[in-house]
Amino acid sequence: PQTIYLADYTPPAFLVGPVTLTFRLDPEKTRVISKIEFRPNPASQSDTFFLHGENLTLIRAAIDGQEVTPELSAQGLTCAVPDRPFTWEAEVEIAPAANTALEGLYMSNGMYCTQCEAEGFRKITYYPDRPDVMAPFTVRIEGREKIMLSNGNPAGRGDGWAEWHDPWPKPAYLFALVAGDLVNHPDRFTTKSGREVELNIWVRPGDEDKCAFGMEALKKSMTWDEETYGREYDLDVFNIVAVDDFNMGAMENKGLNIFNSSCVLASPETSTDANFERIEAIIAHEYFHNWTGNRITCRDWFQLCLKEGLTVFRDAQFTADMRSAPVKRIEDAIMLRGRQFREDNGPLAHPVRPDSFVEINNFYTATVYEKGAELIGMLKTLFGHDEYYKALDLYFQRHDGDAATIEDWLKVFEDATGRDLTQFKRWYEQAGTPRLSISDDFSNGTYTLTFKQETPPTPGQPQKDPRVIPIAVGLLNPNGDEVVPTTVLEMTQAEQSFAFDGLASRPTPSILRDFSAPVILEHKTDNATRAFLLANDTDPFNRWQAGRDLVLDTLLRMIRQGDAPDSAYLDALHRLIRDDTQDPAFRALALGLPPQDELAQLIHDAGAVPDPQAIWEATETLKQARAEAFQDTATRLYAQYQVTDPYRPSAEQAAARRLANAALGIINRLDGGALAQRQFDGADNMTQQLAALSALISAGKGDAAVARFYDQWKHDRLVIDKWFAIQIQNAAPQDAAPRTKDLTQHPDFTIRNPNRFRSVLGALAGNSAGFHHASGAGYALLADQLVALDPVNPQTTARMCTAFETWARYDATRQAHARAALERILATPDLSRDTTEMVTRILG
Ligand code: B3K
Ligand code: ZN
Repeated sequence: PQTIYLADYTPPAFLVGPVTLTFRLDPEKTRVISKIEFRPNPASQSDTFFLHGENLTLIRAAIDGQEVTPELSAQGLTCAVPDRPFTWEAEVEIAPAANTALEGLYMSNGMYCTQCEAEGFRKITYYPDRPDVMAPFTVRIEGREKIMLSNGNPAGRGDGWAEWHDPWPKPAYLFALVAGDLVNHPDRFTTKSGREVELNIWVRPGDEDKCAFGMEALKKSMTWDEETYGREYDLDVFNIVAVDDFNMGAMENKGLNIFNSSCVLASPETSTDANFERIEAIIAHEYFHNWTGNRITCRDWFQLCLKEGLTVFRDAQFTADMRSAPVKRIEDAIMLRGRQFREDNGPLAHPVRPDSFVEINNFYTATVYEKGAELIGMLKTLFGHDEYYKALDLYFQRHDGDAATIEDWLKVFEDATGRDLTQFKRWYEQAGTPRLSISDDFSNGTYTLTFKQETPPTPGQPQKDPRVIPIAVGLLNPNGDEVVPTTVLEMTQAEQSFAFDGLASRPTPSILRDFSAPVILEHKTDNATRAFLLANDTDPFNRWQAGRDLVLDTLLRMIRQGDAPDSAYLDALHRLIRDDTQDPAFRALALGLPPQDELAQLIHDAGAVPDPQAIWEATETLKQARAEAFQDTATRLYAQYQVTDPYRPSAEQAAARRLANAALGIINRLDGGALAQRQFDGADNMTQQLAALSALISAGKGDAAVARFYDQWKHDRLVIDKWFAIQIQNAAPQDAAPRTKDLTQHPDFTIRNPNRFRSVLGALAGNSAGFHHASGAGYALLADQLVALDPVNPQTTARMCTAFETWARYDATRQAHARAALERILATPDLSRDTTEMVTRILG
């Protein structure tokens, strides 16, 4: 397969004027007729007329009405064209029903839908399928479907046809078409300048009652973007469609967002509090793309973080404003460490702006998205609120209608603030997570903090340069009072000291407040200091971090030295959870344990070989010790935090349920599942029902509840996804692969539906000790399934390969099993380019 390089970018040879598309829908033979105005691009040296096109049957092509015979290849066509503007016409045939890859035009439960990002439009018709080619589209759909939608505003409809016009020039990856027997949940929104917008969420009949929450989230997002960024919506309609078969969460097509049904449909009976929060965030994310992504798009796919990092940052701001800012920040840090730090540490590490790829779909990663968002957060921290929004205003003003680059983005900040961002740009260009070590000194009233930064080598990048790191610091005196409030230190050198004068006594530092940079802090401090910070820090993030440092220290000593659970940790945590002045969500978070995969990484970083089984056992032992120590408190918390009001998916209620369910998890280890059974029997919402089911399975008392749950929900595929996953997530290490294997034999298992595949095989990959079991059964089973999935759906196959990205951390036996599994995948005849690239990189 061919590697594409950022350095090879050249402007398009031809620019595109209005595009007119006609679709004659048919599951086996859909006709796509295109009429496109082309003109030579004065900025290009080339006069080669090339249009992308894959899996298309060309029926006819014409230039200015004259039939032509282009030269066809597997990637597209070339054709001799006049040296002046001309009209291109083509007629192709495609087969949506046979499209199982879910890219291009395909069918999901009898409904037509599209997914074009990144390069799916070329499976619909011949086109310069690159984001820097933008054009207004007019689309006519002919078919028998009740509802036929495309981008932009409706432009007429009649018996068997509908027309749409999108006035905003857009790249082809934002094209969308949906047709099917859909029903809508309608609403309206008036923008701040008075535009009346019709809003719809379109679903299959029967799902109408699951749209209200998503609609509220959409309206909140629209208001928030007006108030926070001054961004208004720019069409007369905004449509959202739910589809069951989708490779990712959702897609921001202009005026016609398409959602994985799991990311928009919600009801208290079928969705957990976490589902509600995620749905709200994804609706916001896709809506915010209308400005950061659609109005300003990316010049090429190397610039993906330009739209994704910024839009993730914006959706995180939104969630922080709608819910609890500290809780959101802590959850994001957990996610970043669990997924992005892991990526940065392994064979798939790549810069936030990569400089080469084989298959761009493999670069929709935690690094591009989540680390990309962290870089925006650092810019905001470095420059402050006012300068940040000044730069953003300039960005929207200067680049509206553009296909822009990271250089453009940074220039806007330089021009708005007068600062030089040459060094900051390294964050975009160099992969790897910086490690920050700290030493300190106190003399004559002056406290000095000295930081050293170092970024380990990553594939293709042996040498790293120092980054700009904003380090938010506060200082506490021995009484626990804050003597220096949060101050942002701007570190630019490999080693750098910062002094604080006029202190009466040696302070306790609180470093990297609010997780001010995506770095690993190597702070050798003692547990007494951690307990002090857990009790006294004014920064909620660092209070949580202090608790996390305590539990990591305990667990690592249990694993490495066979120590007993540390009583100082148990006491500090107990004090916190007993304290009813503390936010219940914060207490629930403090009760969370670090992911076992993260423990494995820490052990590996310290130069040892992690044993997933030993990590699992230590975690179990610690849970048991906590149960014995906290039993009475847990019983009280469980009763006290029962929600008696009718279910609402609010942050407040969710926090109470979260703490009560954490208490249930504690009690469950001592009462043999009795309380969990009561909760399961009485539950009237999915948050309660699923927490109880999980507890019952962990207690070894799950069989009846698992069967009942299935019976109750067998008609609801999103709930059945949960049913599959929870049995695997809660399986003991030796049972995880066999359980997964059984479930792949279940009549409801199918590799055709990505949600179902992920709920089964993704759950296995997430069960660290189960997936990495020494027998190799987890690796072999996943390999079997990936080999089966690849010809059906390469994108989801490639994505799931990341389960193997940590294989080189483990012992020789496990490594041999993993290598055999990976080599078996790679040896599969006709393996997709997507999966070939992933497995090759993972093998290193
Ligand atoms: N932009 C899409 C992701 C497309 C993924 C293509 N493989 C959704 C989002 O980030 O909002
Ligand atoms: Zn996005």
